[in-house]
Amino acid sequence: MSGGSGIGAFFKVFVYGTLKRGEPNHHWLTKPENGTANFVGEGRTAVKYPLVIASRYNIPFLLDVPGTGNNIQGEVYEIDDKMLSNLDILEDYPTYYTRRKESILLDDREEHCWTYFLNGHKPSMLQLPMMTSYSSAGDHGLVYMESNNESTIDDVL
Ligand code: PCA
Repeated sequence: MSGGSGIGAFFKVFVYGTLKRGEPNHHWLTKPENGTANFVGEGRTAVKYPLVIASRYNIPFLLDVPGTGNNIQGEVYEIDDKMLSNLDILEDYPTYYTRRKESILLDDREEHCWTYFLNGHKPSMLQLPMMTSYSSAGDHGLVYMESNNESTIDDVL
């Protein structure tokens, strides 16, 4: 089934951070109780964006500043409406994150995928190193820390 409306609808989502394979929140996408997610392929954003690591928990943030930064590498998944609702909970949408459809370039085609962006940011975040591809275990040494605290990202807004 495909399409964007009605019961049983499927959606494409582009993940660039902790939801990728091998990253600390990937289990959200594989947990059956959260809904379904099928890996489609690797892709990159057609538009450049800043991808930085910030907050005291070393969270990766995609900032809504088109044209600044890099074409971001990530993964495309086809998910059901239940999984989309659960990702919205994880990303605290719409309070802390917004999501919108972005053009993602895969090997042989373009897909329009839901992508989460931070809602607003301190100007100083644009001074941070801008990545192309996120990994919690990267050379930056800023390992992601889990937190259920509601004020997790207050220090970046
Ligand atoms: N996980 C989401 C958005 C930010 C994050 O940590 C992702 O991987 O796309």
